[in-house]
Amino acid sequence: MANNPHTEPNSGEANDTEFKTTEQSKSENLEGYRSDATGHDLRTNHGTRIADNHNSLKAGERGPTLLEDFVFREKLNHFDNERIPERIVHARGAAAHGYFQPYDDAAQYSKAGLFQDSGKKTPVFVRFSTVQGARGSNDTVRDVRGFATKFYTDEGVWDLVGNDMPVFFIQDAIKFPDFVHAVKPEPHNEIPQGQSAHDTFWDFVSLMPESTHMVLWTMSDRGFPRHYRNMEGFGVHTFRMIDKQGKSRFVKFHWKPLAGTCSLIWDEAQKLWGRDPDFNRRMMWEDIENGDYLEYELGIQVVEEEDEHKFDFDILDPTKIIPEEQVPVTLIGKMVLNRNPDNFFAETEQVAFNPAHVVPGIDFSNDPLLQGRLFSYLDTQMLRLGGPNFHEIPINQPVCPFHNNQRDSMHRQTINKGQASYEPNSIDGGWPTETPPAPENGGFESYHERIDANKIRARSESFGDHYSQATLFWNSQTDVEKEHIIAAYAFELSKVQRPWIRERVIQEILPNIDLELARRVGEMHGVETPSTKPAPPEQLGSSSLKESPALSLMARLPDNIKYRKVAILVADGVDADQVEAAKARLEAEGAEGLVIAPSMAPVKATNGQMVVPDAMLNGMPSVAVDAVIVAGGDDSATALSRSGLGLYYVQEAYKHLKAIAAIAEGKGLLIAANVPTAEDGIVVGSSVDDIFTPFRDAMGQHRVWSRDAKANDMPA
Ligand code: HDE
Repeated sequence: MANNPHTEPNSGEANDTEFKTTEQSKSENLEGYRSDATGHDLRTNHGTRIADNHNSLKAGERGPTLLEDFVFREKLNHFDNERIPERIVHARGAAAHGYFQPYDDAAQYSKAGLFQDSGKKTPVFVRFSTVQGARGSNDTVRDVRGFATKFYTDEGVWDLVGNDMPVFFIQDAIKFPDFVHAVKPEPHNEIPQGQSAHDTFWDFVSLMPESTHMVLWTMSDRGFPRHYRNMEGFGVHTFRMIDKQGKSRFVKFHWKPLAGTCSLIWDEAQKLWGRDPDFNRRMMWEDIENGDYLEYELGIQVVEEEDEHKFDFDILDPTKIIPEEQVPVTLIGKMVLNRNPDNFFAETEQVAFNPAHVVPGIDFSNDPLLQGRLFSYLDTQMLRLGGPNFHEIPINQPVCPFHNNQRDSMHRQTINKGQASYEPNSIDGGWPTETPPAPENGGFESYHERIDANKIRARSESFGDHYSQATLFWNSQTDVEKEHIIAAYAFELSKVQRPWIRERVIQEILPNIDLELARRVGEMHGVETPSTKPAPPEQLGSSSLKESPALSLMARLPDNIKYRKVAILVADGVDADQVEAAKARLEAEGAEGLVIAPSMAPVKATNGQMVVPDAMLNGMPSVAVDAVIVAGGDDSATALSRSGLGLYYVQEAYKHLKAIAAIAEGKGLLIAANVPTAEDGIVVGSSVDDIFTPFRDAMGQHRVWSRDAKANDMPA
C-alpha cells in the first residue's frame, strides 16, 4: 500500500500544498490494492491453505455436512453477501480510466490546479450510465446517459457529474423522488425495464410542463447514442469558476467528443436489446483494449456576473440551455480515456460521485436542482456503500494526502495514530491544521455571494417559460431528426394504456412546442389537435433566437470512418483477394473489416485459400456493424442469397440506413434481397477500388439519410 495517502505518516512537517499528481498517480494509488492470484495457493480469507475445494466436510461420504467446515461456511457466507444495493438511478454503467490535460488559456478562468499547466495530466475515472434501468438492463434503451467524471487533482477530488443532455426534467430537487418514481418500472409489476414508454412517466411529465424541453431531447435520437465516444456531455447546471484574483464567473460545462456525435436508429437500438445488450460497454471496452481511445474536449460557456440577468431565461433554471449562438463554448482542455478498469465491482460499481466534491476554483450556483444534489449523493452512498467510510474504497480515494479528525464507523481501514482526534489540540502538535487564509494557502472558500432574501417556498417567476426552448430545439432539427421525434412520441404514447394521458400530451403539451409535431403525433393516435399555438404567458421568454444549429445531432457528424466496423459477407467460393483488399483499405482509414460467414468454419475461397471468419451471420448481425460489403465470387453470392440470414443481413442494413457495397457477383445478394442497387449509399462495382471511395463517403455521413423516408418499406 505504498501509495495510499492514508498510510503516509502525518509528520506534521509535510507541506500538503506541494503535492503534485501525475497521469499515473491514480493507477499507482490503486496498485497497493490490486491482487493477482497467479502462482499462489488457494487459501481462506484468513490465510489457511485449502487442500480440497470440491468436497465439503461430511459425516461419511454420503452423510450430512458438518457445521465445523469453516472452509465451506466462509466460502458460502461470503458468496451469500456478494451483492450491494444498486444505484437508485444510473444503476447500469460502464467506466474507464484516463487523463485530462488543460489548454493554455484554461488558467485564466479558474485557479483550480488542474487548469494551470498545459503540460500537466490529471488522472480521471469516467462512468457512463443509463438512468432508468436496473444494473442488468440493456445498453441501447431510449434514455438519458450519465457522463460522470472524477478528476483526481493535486487539491482533492473534483467530480463533474453530468449527463449527455444539457437540461433536466424538473426545476427543483424536491420533485426528484416524484420524477424517479414515475419513470422507473411501475411499482405493482415492475414493468417496463429501461423504458419511459409507460403510463406513470407520461402521466407525470404531462402534468409537469417544466419537463417538456427535456422530454423532447429524450425523444430525439440523442436517447440512444451509437457509442460513448459519439456523445456530448453537459454539467447541466450553471456553476461558478473562481480565478486567481478571486473573481467569480458563471459557467456551463460541456464535453465535446472529438469523434463527432451520432446515434443509432430506433429499430436498431431495440433489436440490439436482444442481439447485444452490452453494445455500448462492449464497444468502449474493445476500443480501449485496441488502443482506439475515447477523446473529448472540455468546454465552458462563460457568463460574467454582471450579465447574469441579460438572458430571456434564468441561468439558474436547469430546464434551460444557454444557446451556443448567444454564448460560444470556449474549449479549455482535452480528456482521453485509455485504460479499462481491472475489476468492475471494485471500480465501476463502487465509485461514488458527488457534485459536492469540488476543489478551490470551482463553486456552485443557486440552481435549486444543483442545491438538492449537493445533499443527495453523499446520502445515497451511506446505504449503497455501507456507511461513511466509502471514501476509503480505493477508487474513491483522492491521490493527494488527506487528514482530518473523522473517525471510526463500519469497515474503517485507516489506522489513525495519535491521541487527539479533535481540533484545536495541544497533544498532537495541533495537527492536522486549518489553512487560513484560504485563497493564499489553497483552502476551499465558498464564493462570498451576497444574499438578502426572505425564507420562502416558491418558484421564481423567471422559471415560468417551459416551452420557448423546446420550440427552439424543435426548430433546430433537420427534417430527418424531426421525423424521428414524431415517431418517438407516437411509439411511446402507443404504450400508454390510459387515453386521457395520451390526449393530455398530444393536445396540451405538444402544441406548445409545435403545431405540426402535435398534428402528426395526433394523427397517429386519432386525436384532434388545436390549430393555433397557445399563447405563452406574458412577460416571459420567447427568445429572438429561432434556431440553434448546435442543437442538431447532425451538426457534428463524424466526417471520417475511423473506429467504424464493416461486415464483409463471405461464403464458400468467395474471392479472397477482394476480402484482403477491402480489409486493407478499411484499415488504412482507421476502420475495421470483419469477415462474416454463415458459420465459424473457415471458408474455401476460389483461389483455394481458406478464409477464417471473425464471426457468423447471426453472431455479429447487421445491427452490430456500421456498414456492409458483400464480397464477390459466384458460389459465395449464391450461398448467401439462399440463406435467410444472408438476405436479412442486407435488408436490415438497408432499413437502418447503412452504406452497402457489393463487389462483382456480390450484387446478386442485393438483388435476391430486393435491396435497390441504384440508389444513394448503395455502391456496386467490379473491384474494391471501384466501390471504395463512394462507399467510404457514404459511411462518413454515418447513415444514408436520403433513404430515411422509405426505410420502413423494407420488411426486416
Ligand atoms: Fe443524479 N443521482 N440526481 N443527476 N446522477 C445519482 O447518486 C440526484 C441529476 C447523475 O455514475 C445518485 O451515487 C438528485 C442531474 C449521474 O455513479 C443520486 C437529482 C444530473 C449519476 C442522484 C439528480 C445527474 C447520478 C444515485 C435532482 C446531470 C450517476 C446513485 C436534484 C447533471 C453517477 C448515486 C455514477 C446518480 C440524485 C439529478 C447526473 C440518488 C436528487 C440534473 C451521471 O444521489
